[in-house]
Amino acid sequence: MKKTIQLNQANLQEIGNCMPVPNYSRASDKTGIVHIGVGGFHRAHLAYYLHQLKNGNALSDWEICGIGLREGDTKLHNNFKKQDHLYTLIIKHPNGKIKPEVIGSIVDFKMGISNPEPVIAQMAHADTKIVSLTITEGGYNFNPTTGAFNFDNPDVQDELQHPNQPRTVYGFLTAALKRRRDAALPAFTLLSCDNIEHNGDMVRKMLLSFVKAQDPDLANWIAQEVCFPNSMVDRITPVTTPTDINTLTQNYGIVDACPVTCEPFIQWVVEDTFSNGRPAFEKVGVQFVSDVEPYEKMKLRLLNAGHSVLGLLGVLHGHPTINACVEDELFTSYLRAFLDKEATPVLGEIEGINLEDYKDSLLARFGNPNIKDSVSRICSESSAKLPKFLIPTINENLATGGSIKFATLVIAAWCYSSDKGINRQGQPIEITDAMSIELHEAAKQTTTDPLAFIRQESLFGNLVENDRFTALYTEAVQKIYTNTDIKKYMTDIMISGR
Ligand code: CS2
Repeated sequence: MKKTIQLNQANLQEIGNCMPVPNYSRASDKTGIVHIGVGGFHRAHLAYYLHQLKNGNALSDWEICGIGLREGDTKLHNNFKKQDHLYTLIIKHPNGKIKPEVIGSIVDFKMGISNPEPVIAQMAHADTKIVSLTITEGGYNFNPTTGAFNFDNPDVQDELQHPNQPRTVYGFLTAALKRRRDAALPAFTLLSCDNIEHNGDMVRKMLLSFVKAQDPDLANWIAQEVCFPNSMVDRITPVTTPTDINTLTQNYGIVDACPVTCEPFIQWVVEDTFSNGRPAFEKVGVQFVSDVEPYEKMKLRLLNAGHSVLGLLGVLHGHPTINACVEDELFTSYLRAFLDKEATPVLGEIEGINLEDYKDSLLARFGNPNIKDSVSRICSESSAKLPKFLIPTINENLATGGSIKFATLVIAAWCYSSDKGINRQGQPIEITDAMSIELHEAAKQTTTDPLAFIRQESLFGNLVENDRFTALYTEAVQKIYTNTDIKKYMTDIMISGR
Protein backbone atom coordinates (compact mmCIF):
# COMPACT_ATOMS: atom_id res chain seq x y z
CA MET A 1 0.00 0.00 0.00
CA LYS A 2 1.37 3.39 -1.01
CA LYS A 3 2.09 5.84 1.82
CA THR A 4 -0.80 8.30 2.05
CA ILE A 5 -0.64 12.06 2.60
CA GLN A 6 -3.56 14.21 3.74
CA LEU A 7 -4.09 17.16 1.41
CA ASN A 8 -3.52 20.35 3.42
CA GLN A 9 -1.31 23.44 3.44
CA ALA A 10 1.38 21.89 5.66
CA ASN A 11 1.83 18.93 3.30
CA LEU A 12 1.89 20.91 0.06
CA GLN A 13 5.64 20.72 -0.41
CA GLU A 14 5.66 16.96 -0.10
CA ILE A 15 2.63 16.62 -2.40
CA GLY A 16 4.56 18.75 -4.89
CA ASN A 17 6.79 15.73 -5.50
CA CYS A 18 3.99 13.90 -7.30
CA MET A 19 1.78 16.61 -8.83
CA PRO A 20 1.79 20.40 -9.43
CA VAL A 21 0.82 22.46 -6.37
CA PRO A 22 0.27 26.23 -5.96
CA ASN A 23 3.56 28.09 -6.16
CA TYR A 24 2.11 31.23 -4.55
CA SER A 25 1.55 32.28 -0.97
CA ARG A 26 -1.98 31.75 0.33
CA ALA A 27 -1.44 33.38 3.68
CA SER A 28 -2.20 37.09 3.69
CA ASP A 29 -3.86 37.90 0.43
CA LYS A 30 -7.07 39.83 -0.04
CA THR A 31 -10.16 37.94 -1.08
CA GLY A 32 -11.13 40.20 -3.98
CA ILE A 33 -13.66 37.63 -5.20
CA VAL A 34 -16.56 36.31 -3.17
CA HIS A 35 -18.16 33.35 -4.95
CA ILE A 36 -21.65 32.02 -4.25
CA GLY A 37 -22.24 28.36 -5.20
CA VAL A 38 -18.93 26.49 -4.94
CA GLY A 39 -19.86 23.41 -6.97
CA GLY A 40 -17.52 21.34 -9.13
CA PHE A 41 -18.00 23.71 -12.07
CA HIS A 42 -16.72 26.79 -10.23
CA ARG A 43 -13.74 24.84 -8.96
CA ALA A 44 -12.88 23.61 -12.49
CA HIS A 45 -13.46 27.03 -14.08
CA LEU A 46 -13.14 30.47 -12.41
CA ALA A 47 -11.08 29.12 -9.50
CA TYR A 48 -8.81 27.29 -11.97
CA TYR A 49 -8.31 30.41 -14.13
CA LEU A 50 -7.41 32.42 -11.02
CA HIS A 51 -5.08 29.66 -9.82
CA GLN A 52 -3.24 29.68 -13.16
CA LEU A 53 -2.96 33.46 -13.06
CA LYS A 54 -1.59 33.44 -9.52
CA ASN A 55 0.88 30.67 -10.40
CA GLY A 56 2.53 32.84 -13.00
CA ASN A 57 2.15 36.30 -11.49
CA ALA A 58 2.48 38.10 -8.17
CA LEU A 59 -1.19 38.82 -7.56
CA SER A 60 -1.89 39.59 -3.97
CA ASP A 61 -5.28 41.31 -4.31
CA TRP A 62 -7.17 38.36 -5.66
CA GLU A 63 -8.22 35.21 -3.89
CA ILE A 64 -11.62 33.61 -3.51
CA CYS A 65 -13.87 33.32 -0.49
CA GLY A 66 -16.56 30.72 -1.24
CA ILE A 67 -20.09 31.09 0.08
CA GLY A 68 -22.67 28.38 0.67
CA LEU A 69 -26.33 29.33 0.98
CA ARG A 70 -27.82 25.82 0.89
CA GLU A 71 -27.85 22.93 3.37
CA GLY A 72 -26.22 20.83 0.66
CA ASP A 73 -23.07 23.01 0.87
CA THR A 74 -22.34 21.91 4.45
CA LYS A 75 -20.48 18.78 3.37
CA LEU A 76 -18.03 20.72 1.21
CA HIS A 77 -17.67 23.34 3.95
CA ASN A 78 -16.63 20.66 6.45
CA ASN A 79 -14.34 18.85 4.01
CA PHE A 80 -12.70 22.11 2.95
CA LYS A 81 -11.98 23.02 6.57
CA LYS A 82 -9.94 19.83 7.03
CA GLN A 83 -7.83 20.52 3.96
CA ASP A 84 -7.31 24.30 4.17
CA HIS A 85 -9.66 24.83 1.18
CA LEU A 86 -7.26 23.00 -1.12
CA TYR A 87 -8.53 20.45 -3.63
CA THR A 88 -7.24 18.39 -6.53
CA LEU A 89 -8.45 19.13 -10.04
CA ILE A 90 -8.17 15.94 -12.10
CA ILE A 91 -8.09 16.75 -15.80
CA LYS A 92 -9.07 13.72 -17.89
CA HIS A 93 -7.75 13.68 -21.44
CA PRO A 94 -9.39 11.67 -24.24
CA ASN A 95 -6.19 9.64 -24.76
CA GLY A 96 -6.43 8.25 -21.23
CA LYS A 97 -3.96 10.65 -19.61
CA ILE A 98 -5.02 11.93 -16.20
CA LYS A 99 -3.47 15.16 -14.98
CA PRO A 100 -4.12 16.01 -11.32
CA GLU A 101 -3.11 19.39 -9.89
CA VAL A 102 -3.71 20.99 -6.49
CA ILE A 103 -5.65 24.27 -6.73
CA GLY A 104 -5.14 26.96 -4.10
CA SER A 105 -7.11 30.02 -5.24
CA ILE A 106 -9.97 29.45 -2.76
CA VAL A 107 -8.78 30.43 0.70
CA ASP A 108 -11.97 30.60 2.73
CA PHE A 109 -15.54 29.24 2.73
CA LYS A 110 -18.43 30.65 4.72
CA MET A 111 -21.92 29.24 5.20
CA GLY A 112 -24.78 31.76 5.33
CA ILE A 113 -27.62 29.54 6.51
CA SER A 114 -27.78 29.81 10.29
CA ASN A 115 -25.63 32.91 10.68
CA PRO A 116 -25.83 35.30 7.74
CA GLU A 117 -23.74 38.09 9.29
CA PRO A 118 -20.20 36.85 8.36
CA VAL A 119 -21.35 36.35 4.76
CA ILE A 120 -22.86 39.83 4.49
CA ALA A 121 -19.74 41.31 6.12
CA GLN A 122 -17.48 39.48 3.63
CA MET A 123 -19.41 40.81 0.64
CA ALA A 124 -19.50 44.31 2.15
CA HIS A 125 -15.75 44.29 2.93
CA ALA A 126 -13.65 46.94 1.18
CA ASP A 127 -11.41 44.22 -0.31
CA THR A 128 -14.31 42.55 -2.15
CA LYS A 129 -14.37 43.74 -5.73
CA ILE A 130 -16.34 41.00 -7.46
CA VAL A 131 -19.18 38.77 -6.32
CA SER A 132 -19.47 35.88 -8.76
CA LEU A 133 -22.28 33.34 -9.03
CA THR A 134 -22.83 29.75 -10.09
CA ILE A 135 -26.24 29.22 -8.56
CA THR A 136 -27.57 27.04 -11.44
CA GLU A 137 -30.25 27.95 -13.97
CA GLY A 138 -32.96 27.40 -11.35
CA GLY A 139 -31.35 29.74 -8.80
CA TYR A 140 -32.33 32.99 -10.50
CA ASN A 141 -35.92 32.90 -9.26
CA PHE A 142 -37.75 34.06 -12.35
CA ASN A 143 -40.84 32.87 -14.12
CA PRO A 144 -39.59 31.34 -17.40
CA THR A 145 -42.69 32.37 -19.30
CA THR A 146 -43.12 35.97 -18.17
CA GLY A 147 -39.47 36.59 -17.27
CA ALA A 148 -40.67 38.34 -14.07
CA PHE A 149 -39.17 37.94 -10.59
CA ASN A 150 -41.01 35.29 -8.58
CA PHE A 151 -42.27 37.10 -5.48
CA ASP A 152 -44.32 34.03 -4.50
CA ASN A 153 -41.18 32.24 -3.32
CA PRO A 154 -41.70 31.94 0.50
CA ASP A 155 -37.99 32.60 1.16
CA VAL A 156 -38.24 35.85 -0.77
CA GLN A 157 -41.36 36.84 1.16
CA ASP A 158 -39.57 36.11 4.39
CA GLU A 159 -36.44 38.09 3.60
CA LEU A 160 -38.45 41.08 2.36
CA GLN A 161 -39.96 41.22 5.87
CA HIS A 162 -36.62 40.60 7.63
CA PRO A 163 -33.80 42.23 5.67
CA ASN A 164 -31.24 41.22 8.30
CA GLN A 165 -32.14 37.54 7.92
CA PRO A 166 -31.58 36.99 4.20
CA ARG A 167 -32.23 33.55 2.71
CA THR A 168 -31.76 33.75 -1.05
CA VAL A 169 -28.89 35.19 -2.99
CA TYR A 170 -30.97 38.36 -3.54
CA GLY A 171 -31.40 39.01 0.17
CA PHE A 172 -27.66 38.61 0.80
CA LEU A 173 -26.65 40.79 -2.14
CA THR A 174 -29.08 43.52 -1.08
CA ALA A 175 -27.90 43.55 2.53
CA ALA A 176 -24.25 43.72 1.45
CA LEU A 177 -24.77 46.40 -1.20
CA LYS A 178 -26.74 48.52 1.27
CA ARG A 179 -23.84 48.33 3.69
CA ARG A 180 -21.37 49.35 0.99
CA ARG A 181 -23.47 52.31 -0.07
CA ASP A 182 -23.93 53.47 3.55
CA ALA A 183 -20.16 53.18 4.11
CA ALA A 184 -19.44 55.06 0.85
CA LEU A 185 -17.54 52.04 -0.51
CA PRO A 186 -17.52 51.35 -4.24
CA ALA A 187 -19.98 48.74 -5.48
CA PHE A 188 -18.71 45.30 -6.44
CA THR A 189 -19.25 43.74 -9.86
CA LEU A 190 -21.88 41.04 -9.94
CA LEU A 191 -20.60 38.36 -12.29
CA SER A 192 -22.96 35.55 -13.28
CA CYS A 193 -21.28 32.33 -14.49
CA ASP A 194 -24.45 30.31 -15.16
CA ASN A 195 -25.79 28.88 -18.41
CA ILE A 196 -28.45 31.50 -19.11
CA GLU A 197 -28.66 33.73 -22.14
CA HIS A 198 -27.80 37.31 -21.03
CA ASN A 199 -26.94 35.99 -17.57
CA GLY A 200 -25.70 39.40 -16.40
CA ASP A 201 -28.78 41.26 -17.67
CA MET A 202 -30.93 38.59 -16.06
CA VAL A 203 -29.40 38.90 -12.60
CA ARG A 204 -29.54 42.71 -12.87
CA LYS A 205 -33.24 42.63 -13.67
CA MET A 206 -34.01 40.13 -10.87
CA LEU A 207 -31.92 41.92 -8.25
CA LEU A 208 -33.44 45.31 -9.09
CA SER A 209 -36.98 43.89 -8.89
CA PHE A 210 -36.22 42.51 -5.46
CA VAL A 211 -34.49 45.64 -4.15
CA LYS A 212 -37.22 47.97 -5.44
CA ALA A 213 -39.67 46.07 -3.24
CA GLN A 214 -37.42 46.60 -0.23
CA ASP A 215 -35.61 49.91 -0.69
CA PRO A 216 -36.21 51.95 -3.87
CA ASP A 217 -33.33 54.39 -3.14
CA LEU A 218 -30.92 51.52 -2.89
CA ALA A 219 -32.27 50.17 -6.19
CA ASN A 220 -31.31 53.46 -7.87
CA TRP A 221 -27.81 53.32 -6.42
CA ILE A 222 -27.37 49.70 -7.57
CA ALA A 223 -28.67 50.51 -11.05
CA GLN A 224 -26.02 53.23 -11.36
CA GLU A 225 -23.05 51.68 -9.58
CA VAL A 226 -23.07 47.90 -10.03
CA CYS A 227 -21.82 46.34 -13.27
CA PHE A 228 -23.34 43.03 -14.40
CA PRO A 229 -21.19 41.66 -17.23
CA ASN A 230 -22.75 38.92 -19.36
CA SER A 231 -20.51 35.89 -19.72
CA MET A 232 -20.33 32.54 -21.48
CA VAL A 233 -18.72 29.78 -19.46
CA ASP A 234 -17.70 26.32 -20.60
CA ARG A 235 -16.02 23.24 -19.18
CA ILE A 236 -17.63 19.81 -18.84
CA THR A 237 -17.39 18.88 -15.16
CA PRO A 238 -18.93 15.51 -14.25
CA VAL A 239 -20.03 14.67 -10.72
CA THR A 240 -17.07 13.40 -8.63
CA THR A 241 -17.46 9.69 -7.88
CA PRO A 242 -16.08 7.57 -4.99
CA THR A 243 -13.84 5.93 -7.63
CA ASP A 244 -12.25 9.34 -8.41
CA ILE A 245 -11.48 9.81 -4.71
CA ASN A 246 -10.09 6.28 -4.30
CA THR A 247 -7.99 6.43 -7.47
CA LEU A 248 -6.33 9.61 -6.23
CA THR A 249 -5.33 7.80 -3.04
CA GLN A 250 -4.30 4.56 -4.73
CA ASN A 251 -2.28 6.10 -7.56
CA TYR A 252 -0.88 9.21 -5.91
CA GLY A 253 -1.27 8.57 -2.18
CA ILE A 254 -3.29 11.81 -1.80
CA VAL A 255 -6.21 11.88 0.62
CA ASP A 256 -8.63 14.49 -0.71
CA ALA A 257 -12.31 14.27 0.25
CA CYS A 258 -13.47 16.66 -2.47
CA PRO A 259 -11.50 16.50 -5.72
CA VAL A 260 -13.08 17.70 -8.98
CA THR A 261 -12.75 16.02 -12.38
CA CYS A 262 -13.11 17.76 -15.74
CA GLU A 263 -12.24 17.73 -19.42
CA PRO A 264 -9.16 19.57 -20.75
CA PHE A 265 -11.27 22.09 -22.74
CA ILE A 266 -12.02 25.38 -20.99
CA GLN A 267 -13.56 28.64 -22.24
CA TRP A 268 -14.76 31.89 -20.73
CA VAL A 269 -15.96 34.85 -22.78
CA VAL A 270 -16.83 37.90 -20.68
CA GLU A 271 -18.05 41.42 -21.33
CA ASP A 272 -15.40 43.78 -20.08
CA THR A 273 -17.55 45.94 -17.80
CA PHE A 274 -16.40 45.77 -14.18
CA SER A 275 -17.37 48.27 -11.45
CA ASN A 276 -14.29 47.90 -9.30
CA GLY A 277 -11.41 46.27 -11.19
CA ARG A 278 -10.71 42.67 -12.14
CA PRO A 279 -7.78 40.24 -12.36
CA ALA A 280 -5.91 40.25 -15.70
CA PHE A 281 -7.66 37.03 -16.72
CA GLU A 282 -6.78 37.64 -20.37
CA LYS A 283 -3.25 36.47 -19.49
CA VAL A 284 -4.61 32.95 -18.99
CA GLY A 285 -6.85 32.80 -22.04
CA VAL A 286 -10.13 34.44 -20.97
CA GLN A 287 -11.65 36.37 -23.89
CA PHE A 288 -12.94 39.85 -23.08
CA VAL A 289 -15.46 41.14 -25.62
CA SER A 290 -17.96 43.97 -25.89
CA ASP A 291 -20.92 41.69 -26.64
CA VAL A 292 -21.08 38.09 -25.48
CA GLU A 293 -24.53 37.30 -26.92
CA PRO A 294 -23.49 35.35 -30.03
CA TYR A 295 -21.14 33.16 -27.99
CA GLU A 296 -23.60 32.39 -25.25
CA LYS A 297 -26.40 31.58 -27.67
CA MET A 298 -24.10 29.27 -29.61
CA LYS A 299 -23.00 27.45 -26.48
CA LEU A 300 -26.46 27.06 -24.93
CA ARG A 301 -28.22 26.03 -28.12
CA LEU A 302 -25.50 23.63 -29.33
CA LEU A 303 -23.56 22.28 -26.35
CA ASN A 304 -26.13 22.41 -23.57
CA ALA A 305 -29.06 21.49 -25.81
CA GLY A 306 -26.94 18.74 -27.38
CA HIS A 307 -26.30 17.36 -23.91
CA SER A 308 -30.04 17.34 -23.18
CA VAL A 309 -30.80 15.58 -26.48
CA LEU A 310 -28.33 12.79 -25.68
CA GLY A 311 -29.19 12.72 -21.99
CA LEU A 312 -32.98 12.51 -22.22
CA LEU A 313 -32.99 9.97 -25.06
CA GLY A 314 -29.99 8.11 -23.63
CA VAL A 315 -31.48 7.69 -20.17
CA LEU A 316 -34.57 6.08 -21.65
CA HIS A 317 -32.55 3.71 -23.80
CA GLY A 318 -30.34 2.77 -20.84
CA HIS A 319 -27.05 4.44 -21.79
CA PRO A 320 -25.36 5.42 -18.51
CA THR A 321 -23.09 8.20 -19.77
CA ILE A 322 -22.81 10.82 -22.49
CA ASN A 323 -19.78 9.09 -24.00
CA ALA A 324 -21.75 5.81 -24.15
CA CYS A 325 -24.39 7.71 -26.18
CA VAL A 326 -21.72 9.02 -28.55
CA GLU A 327 -20.32 5.51 -29.02
CA ASP A 328 -23.77 4.55 -30.33
CA GLU A 329 -23.76 5.57 -33.99
CA LEU A 330 -27.48 6.25 -34.15
CA PHE A 331 -27.30 8.64 -31.20
CA THR A 332 -24.39 10.48 -32.83
CA SER A 333 -26.20 10.85 -36.16
CA TYR A 334 -29.36 11.95 -34.37
CA LEU A 335 -27.47 14.56 -32.37
CA ARG A 336 -25.65 15.85 -35.44
CA ALA A 337 -28.96 16.09 -37.34
CA PHE A 338 -30.49 18.06 -34.46
CA LEU A 339 -27.48 20.40 -34.34
CA ASP A 340 -27.39 20.92 -38.12
CA LYS A 341 -31.08 21.08 -38.95
CA GLU A 342 -32.63 22.69 -35.86
CA ALA A 343 -30.04 24.45 -33.70
CA THR A 344 -27.71 25.90 -36.35
CA PRO A 345 -30.40 27.66 -38.43
CA VAL A 346 -31.52 29.73 -35.41
CA LEU A 347 -27.98 30.93 -34.70
CA GLY A 348 -27.16 32.71 -37.95
CA GLU A 349 -23.57 33.71 -38.67
CA ILE A 350 -21.26 34.13 -35.70
CA GLU A 351 -18.31 36.34 -36.50
CA GLY A 352 -14.97 34.62 -36.14
CA ILE A 353 -16.48 31.19 -35.44
CA ASN A 354 -16.70 28.26 -37.82
CA LEU A 355 -19.83 26.49 -36.59
CA GLU A 356 -18.95 23.23 -38.38
CA ASP A 357 -15.65 23.08 -36.48
CA TYR A 358 -17.43 23.98 -33.26
CA LYS A 359 -19.91 21.11 -33.71
CA ASP A 360 -17.12 18.65 -34.60
CA SER A 361 -15.31 19.63 -31.43
CA LEU A 362 -18.50 19.17 -29.38
CA LEU A 363 -18.89 15.61 -30.61
CA ALA A 364 -15.25 14.91 -29.76
CA ARG A 365 -15.68 16.42 -26.27
CA PHE A 366 -18.89 14.48 -25.60
CA GLY A 367 -17.12 11.31 -26.75
CA ASN A 368 -14.15 11.67 -24.37
CA PRO A 369 -14.17 8.11 -22.98
CA ASN A 370 -12.56 9.08 -19.68
CA ILE A 371 -15.05 11.75 -18.69
CA LYS A 372 -17.93 9.36 -18.05
CA ASP A 373 -20.36 12.24 -17.56
CA SER A 374 -23.53 10.54 -16.30
CA VAL A 375 -26.80 11.03 -18.14
CA SER A 376 -28.37 11.55 -14.71
CA ARG A 377 -26.29 14.75 -14.21
CA ILE A 378 -27.42 16.00 -17.62
CA CYS A 379 -31.09 15.15 -16.99
CA SER A 380 -31.07 16.66 -13.50
CA GLU A 381 -33.06 19.91 -13.22
CA SER A 382 -34.33 19.58 -16.79
CA SER A 383 -37.23 21.84 -15.80
CA ALA A 384 -34.76 24.69 -15.31
CA LYS A 385 -32.58 23.77 -18.28
CA LEU A 386 -34.87 22.99 -21.22
CA PRO A 387 -36.70 26.35 -21.17
CA LYS A 388 -33.26 27.89 -21.84
CA PHE A 389 -31.49 25.25 -23.90
CA LEU A 390 -34.13 23.65 -26.14
CA ILE A 391 -37.61 25.19 -26.04
CA PRO A 392 -36.53 28.57 -27.51
CA THR A 393 -35.08 26.68 -30.50
CA ILE A 394 -38.42 24.92 -31.06
CA ASN A 395 -40.25 28.25 -30.85
CA GLU A 396 -37.88 29.99 -33.24
CA ASN A 397 -38.15 27.15 -35.76
CA LEU A 398 -41.92 27.18 -35.46
CA ALA A 399 -41.90 30.87 -36.33
CA THR A 400 -39.76 30.36 -39.44
CA GLY A 401 -41.21 27.02 -40.58
CA GLY A 402 -37.96 25.22 -39.68
CA SER A 403 -37.57 21.61 -38.55
CA ILE A 404 -38.69 20.73 -35.00
CA LYS A 405 -38.95 16.93 -35.15
CA PHE A 406 -35.64 16.08 -33.44
CA ALA A 407 -36.29 18.32 -30.45
CA THR A 408 -39.94 17.28 -30.19
CA LEU A 409 -39.03 13.64 -29.58
CA VAL A 410 -36.76 14.78 -26.74
CA ILE A 411 -39.71 16.50 -25.03
CA ALA A 412 -41.81 13.35 -25.46
CA ALA A 413 -38.98 11.26 -23.95
CA TRP A 414 -38.80 13.68 -21.01
CA CYS A 415 -42.55 13.25 -20.49
CA TYR A 416 -42.25 9.46 -20.50
CA SER A 417 -39.41 9.31 -17.99
CA SER A 418 -41.15 11.87 -15.72
CA ASP A 419 -44.25 9.69 -15.83
CA LYS A 420 -42.81 6.20 -15.49
CA GLY A 421 -39.48 6.76 -13.73
CA ILE A 422 -38.03 3.71 -15.48
CA ASN A 423 -36.03 3.12 -18.65
CA ARG A 424 -36.87 0.75 -21.49
CA GLN A 425 -35.25 -2.13 -19.63
CA GLY A 426 -37.52 -1.45 -16.66
CA GLN A 427 -34.70 -0.12 -14.47
CA PRO A 428 -35.40 2.96 -12.33
CA ILE A 429 -34.26 6.34 -13.66
CA GLU A 430 -32.71 8.71 -11.13
CA ILE A 431 -34.75 11.94 -11.30
CA THR A 432 -33.40 15.03 -9.54
CA ASP A 433 -35.55 18.04 -10.29
CA ALA A 434 -37.03 20.81 -8.15
CA MET A 435 -40.25 20.26 -10.12
CA SER A 436 -40.21 16.44 -10.11
CA ILE A 437 -43.64 16.16 -8.44
CA GLU A 438 -45.33 18.59 -10.82
CA LEU A 439 -43.63 16.93 -13.80
CA HIS A 440 -44.82 13.50 -12.71
CA GLU A 441 -48.38 14.71 -12.01
CA ALA A 442 -48.66 16.27 -15.47
CA ALA A 443 -46.94 13.42 -17.32
CA LYS A 444 -49.07 10.68 -15.79
CA GLN A 445 -52.18 12.10 -17.46
CA THR A 446 -50.66 11.55 -20.89
CA THR A 447 -52.58 8.34 -21.62
CA THR A 448 -55.90 10.17 -21.27
CA ASP A 449 -54.71 13.59 -22.43
CA PRO A 450 -51.68 13.32 -24.75
CA LEU A 451 -50.91 17.03 -24.37
CA ALA A 452 -51.03 17.09 -20.55
CA PHE A 453 -47.28 17.42 -20.11
CA ILE A 454 -46.88 20.40 -22.42
CA ARG A 455 -49.81 22.20 -20.83
CA GLN A 456 -47.37 23.21 -18.05
CA GLU A 457 -47.24 26.85 -19.04
CA SER A 458 -44.35 27.84 -16.81
CA LEU A 459 -42.14 25.48 -18.83
CA PHE A 460 -43.62 25.46 -22.31
CA GLY A 461 -45.33 28.86 -22.58
CA ASN A 462 -48.06 28.58 -25.21
CA LEU A 463 -46.48 25.77 -27.26
CA VAL A 464 -49.63 23.72 -26.64
CA GLU A 465 -51.51 26.12 -28.90
CA ASN A 466 -49.27 25.45 -31.89
CA ASP A 467 -50.85 22.86 -34.17
CA ARG A 468 -47.66 21.83 -35.95
CA PHE A 469 -45.96 21.17 -32.62
CA THR A 470 -48.89 19.37 -31.00
CA ALA A 471 -49.39 17.07 -34.01
CA LEU A 472 -45.75 15.93 -33.96
CA TYR A 473 -45.63 15.75 -30.17
CA THR A 474 -48.81 13.65 -29.97
CA GLU A 475 -47.40 11.22 -32.50
CA ALA A 476 -44.12 11.01 -30.56
CA VAL A 477 -45.74 10.32 -27.17
CA GLN A 478 -48.06 7.75 -28.68
CA LYS A 479 -45.08 5.88 -30.13
CA ILE A 480 -43.07 6.08 -26.95
CA TYR A 481 -45.97 4.93 -24.81
CA THR A 482 -46.86 1.97 -27.01
CA ASN A 483 -43.51 0.60 -28.19
CA THR A 484 -40.38 -0.26 -26.38
CA ASP A 485 -37.56 0.52 -28.73
CA ILE A 486 -36.51 4.17 -28.45
CA LYS A 487 -33.91 3.67 -31.18
CA LYS A 488 -36.68 2.64 -33.55
CA TYR A 489 -38.40 6.06 -33.21
CA MET A 490 -35.09 7.83 -33.51
CA THR A 491 -34.52 6.01 -36.81
CA ASP A 492 -38.08 6.78 -37.98
CA ILE A 493 -37.55 10.45 -37.25
CA MET A 494 -34.21 10.49 -39.02
CA ILE A 495 -35.78 9.12 -42.21
CA SER A 496 -39.18 10.86 -42.03
CA GLY A 497 -39.62 13.62 -44.58
CA ARG A 498 -41.09 16.18 -42.18
C1 CS2 B 1 -24.69 20.48 -19.00
C2 CS2 B 1 -23.72 21.52 -18.50
O1 CS2 B 1 -25.86 20.52 -16.96
C3 CS2 B 1 -25.94 20.32 -18.17
O2 CS2 B 1 -26.97 19.96 -18.72
O3 CS2 B 1 -25.01 20.73 -20.32
O4 CS2 B 1 -23.43 21.36 -17.14
C4 CS2 B 1 -22.43 21.51 -19.33
O5 CS2 B 1 -21.67 20.36 -19.06
C5 CS2 B 1 -21.61 22.74 -19.05
O6 CS2 B 1 -22.37 23.89 -19.31
C6 CS2 B 1 -20.34 22.73 -19.92
O7 CS2 B 1 -19.78 23.97 -19.95
